[in-house]
Amino acid sequence: MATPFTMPDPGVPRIPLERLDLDSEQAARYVAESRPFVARVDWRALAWTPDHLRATVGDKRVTLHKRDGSRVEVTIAKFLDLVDHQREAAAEYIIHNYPVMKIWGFDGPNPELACLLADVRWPSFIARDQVKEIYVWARNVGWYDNKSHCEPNAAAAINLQIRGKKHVWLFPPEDAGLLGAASPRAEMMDPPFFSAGQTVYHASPDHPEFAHVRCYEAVLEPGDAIHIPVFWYHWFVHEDLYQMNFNIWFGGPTIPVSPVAAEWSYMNALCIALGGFKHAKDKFFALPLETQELLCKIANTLIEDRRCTDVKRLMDAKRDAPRITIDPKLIDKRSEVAGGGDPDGSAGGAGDLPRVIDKRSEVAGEGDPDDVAKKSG
Ligand SMILES: O=C(O)CCC(=O)C(=O)O
Ligand SMILES: [Fe+2]
Repeated sequence: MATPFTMPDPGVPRIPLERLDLDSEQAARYVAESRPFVARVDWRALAWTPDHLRATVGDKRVTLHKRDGSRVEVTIAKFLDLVDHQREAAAEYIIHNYPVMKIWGFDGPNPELACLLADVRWPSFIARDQVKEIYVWARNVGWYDNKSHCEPNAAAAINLQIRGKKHVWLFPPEDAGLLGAASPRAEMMDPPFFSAGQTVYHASPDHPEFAHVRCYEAVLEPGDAIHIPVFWYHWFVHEDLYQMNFNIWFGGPTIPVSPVAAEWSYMNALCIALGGFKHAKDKFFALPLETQELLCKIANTLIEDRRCTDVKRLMDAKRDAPRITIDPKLIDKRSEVAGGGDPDGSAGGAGDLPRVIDKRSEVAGEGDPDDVAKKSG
C-alpha cells in the first residue's frame, strides 16, 4: 500500500536559485566560480520520450543491476519496459533512480549512444576533456526522495529535466558542518572513501546547527537545466510523474587546495580534535605510538603525494579502489514503502553503489515485492 507522501521541508529560509541564460558569459562565469544556477533551454532533447528512445537507440545495450547483486546487460528497449513496469521489475532488478543509459563514460563517448548528443546544445563552458560521464535517466511515477548528498568524485553537473518535475535544494560545501556531513567510524573506510558525502535534512536536537544552513531552492520542469557546482549538496524530490533527465558530470574548476593548505588545515583539525592548541602536544604524545605515526604519515602524505590534492590524479589513483557492490540488505533498508533500490545517484560511475543508498527513499508509487517497507525506519 502506498504511503501518502509529504513534501519534505528543510525548515530553513530558502534562497531562490538565480535563472541565467546557459549560453551567456554570466553562466560561464558562474561555472568557473562554482556558483549554482538554473537555465531554461530549448534543446531538441526535450522531445525525448521513452518511445523516441526505443525508436532511436532501443536495440543498444546497457548494464542493469539485479537484486541478487549481479549485473546484466539488457537492451534499452527492455530497460524502458522494466521502467514502465517497475512495480513488477523491482522484484528482480534495481530499477529506480540511477544512471543506466550511458552516453559518455570515463573512457569517452559511448559510440552506440553518441547519436543522442545531436539533440543537445553543448554548453560552451564544458570542454570535451572535462567530461566525466553523461547519462539519460528514466524512472516511472512515484514520489522519490534522493536525500542530500554530494558527488564523491568532485564532479560538477549540468542536469536537464526532460520530463516530470523535481524540487531541488542545494547547500554549499562551506556549510557541510551545519549539514552534519560526517560518517560514523564504522563507515569511514567504505568506498568511496569520503566521510562528508551524506547529510542530515532538518534541524533537530542532535543537529540544531542545521537551522543556519544556506538553502538554495528551485523547482525543475521540462526545459530547466541546473548547474550543481563541485561538492555542492543536492537534494532532489521527484514529483509523482514519469521522470526523464539528461546530465553531464564534468570536472569543474580546479579546487584550489595546495598540498601546504591541505596539511595546514589537517594539522589545525588535529589540534582541535585533540582538545585545543594549548594541550595538543601533550595529548598527541599520549597517544599510542602507532597512532602518532599514522597521524604524522597523513600530514606528510598530504605534502608529498600530489594525488591527495589534485582531483585528476586522485581519480586515476582511485580507479583500482574497491567498488561498492550491491547488497540487497542495504537496498531493503533504504526503501521506505517500495521495492527496488538505487545503486547510484553519484558520479562515481554506474557501477558504484554509494553507501548512502540506505538513506534515500522511494515513496509511494512503486511495488514492494518483498514487503521491504516494514523493515525500514
Ligand atoms: O535526479 C535526481 O534525483 C538527482 C540525481 C543526482 O544526484 C545527480 O544528478 O547527481
Ligand atoms: Fe548526485
